[in-house]
Amino acid sequence: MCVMTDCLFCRIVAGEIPATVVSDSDDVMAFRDINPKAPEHILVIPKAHFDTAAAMATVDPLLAGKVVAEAGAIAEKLGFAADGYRLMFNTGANGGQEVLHAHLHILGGRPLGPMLA
Ligand code: IU
Repeated sequence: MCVMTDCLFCRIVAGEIPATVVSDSDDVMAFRDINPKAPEHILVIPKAHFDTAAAMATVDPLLAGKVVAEAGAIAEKLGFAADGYRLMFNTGANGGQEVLHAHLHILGGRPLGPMLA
């Protein structure tokens, strides 16, 4: 599954670093961001290691779809889907990606305004 022992999110998948897990399946996991930028801030990740969302989607488009679908399911389950939310894959240095393991941010629970505000 996830083999990058120096990767923070691989270590969360392996249970070596604690996280507040929101959902967990064979190939996708979601947990609360430790530094939330909104009342609801959850990260959805593939358990397998991919540096970026694009790399994941290129190699395994079904998995990429599962990550996005899980984000929607979580928003429904936690009750903020109807009010709307933001999904965001930061990629690379200019994209503000700090953890080099593909992760989908779910931000919700408050009005987020225009994306580039
Ligand atoms: P970014 O897209 O790579 O910038 O997002 C990484 C996120 O991972 C960031 O919002 C951190 O707060 C979050 N995070 C976490 O949830 N748990 C951790 O142990 C660490 C970072 I380190």
